[in-house]
Amino acid sequence: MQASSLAAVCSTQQNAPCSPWTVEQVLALYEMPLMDLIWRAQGVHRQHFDPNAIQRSALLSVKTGGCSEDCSYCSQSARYDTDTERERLMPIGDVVAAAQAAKDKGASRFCMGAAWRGPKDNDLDKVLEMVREVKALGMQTCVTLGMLKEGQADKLKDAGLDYYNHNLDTDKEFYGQVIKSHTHDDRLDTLEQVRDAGINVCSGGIIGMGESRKNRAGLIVQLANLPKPPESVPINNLVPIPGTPMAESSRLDPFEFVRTIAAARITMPTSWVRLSAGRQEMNDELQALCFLAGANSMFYGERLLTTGNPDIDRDDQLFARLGLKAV
Ligand code: SAM
Ligand code: DTB
Ligand code: SF4
Repeated sequence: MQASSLAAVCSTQQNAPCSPWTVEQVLALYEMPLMDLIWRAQGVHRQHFDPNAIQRSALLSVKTGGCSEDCSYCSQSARYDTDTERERLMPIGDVVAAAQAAKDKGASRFCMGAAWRGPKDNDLDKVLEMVREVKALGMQTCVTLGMLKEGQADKLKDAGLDYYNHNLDTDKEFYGQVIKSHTHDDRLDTLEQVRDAGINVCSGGIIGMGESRKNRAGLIVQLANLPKPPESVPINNLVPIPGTPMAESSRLDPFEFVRTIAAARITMPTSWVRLSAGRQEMNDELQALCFLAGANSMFYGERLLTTGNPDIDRDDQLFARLGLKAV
């Protein structure tokens, strides 16, 4: 569909927010010629952000593997035979040292991930201490701990947590083919608790899991139509993990990934859109196209949780070549 007819569907001006979004409207974005779509996304981006500034978060798995859940993309589920070794919760000193090292290299936010269905109260107490100490270094803090129980989000807020990451992962329709051990509504419930506690919401999804374009559009719509859109929206490209049910998934057309970034940017104009997992498999030109389509955040450092990420030298060179600045 051409941009002009899309604008008619939205009955709004070009680049104006169109909320609540429908799946048909977002599918119409996906169907635009790529150059028109990127042009529109970049226009929205420039209304709200410095187009040359990229936020950089470092990621650390503070508790790895042995997870009770069955997310069929994940290396850390105890149900699949993957190469990921199970590890206990890291000592706090090691976490703080990693955060300091990430800060020294130029990361502004430190995200700590734990392979839990959700935190037990005694584990949460240890994570609260991590949040306090990382915050004391002068970094923004983020954790991703799974589903939260009543009261846990308030404790995280009191400890000084800035962001909680919990992804919808995919739309409600496709969700049952990816995860059976907890529901899409469970995820929405945790996001509501995070929002109510006054913590910034980080929520996005994964593409390339065998979902349809309509499912991808559905995910974007569900994120954009939350009572308040997430402040941060990670878009992950599936990293196929040997031993998981998704090990043999075929790679999605990279331009479909770019279209998903653009759709997120247009529908969530003031959110930080994060170019997340899968960046190691992308060449520099594809990453530049993602930034042009409105991505303005990324993971910085050699590791994600259990898989690799581009090394810092490569990212620093990319920033220099593109004239990007880190924020
Ligand atoms: N257990 C917590 C949870 O599920 O919310 C936190 C960690 S979990 C690994 C965080 C997110 O990483 C998932 O929701 C998923 O979107 C993403 N992720 C995990 N494995 C991935 C993979 N192989 N490829 C792409 N994204 C992945
Ligand atoms: C998110 O959306 N992506 C990050 C972060 N939130 C926690 C995790 C990506 C994990 C990729 C696979 C791995 O390294 O295990
Ligand atoms: Fe567990 Fe999170 Fe992996 Fe699901 S995505 S298996 S909840 S660590």
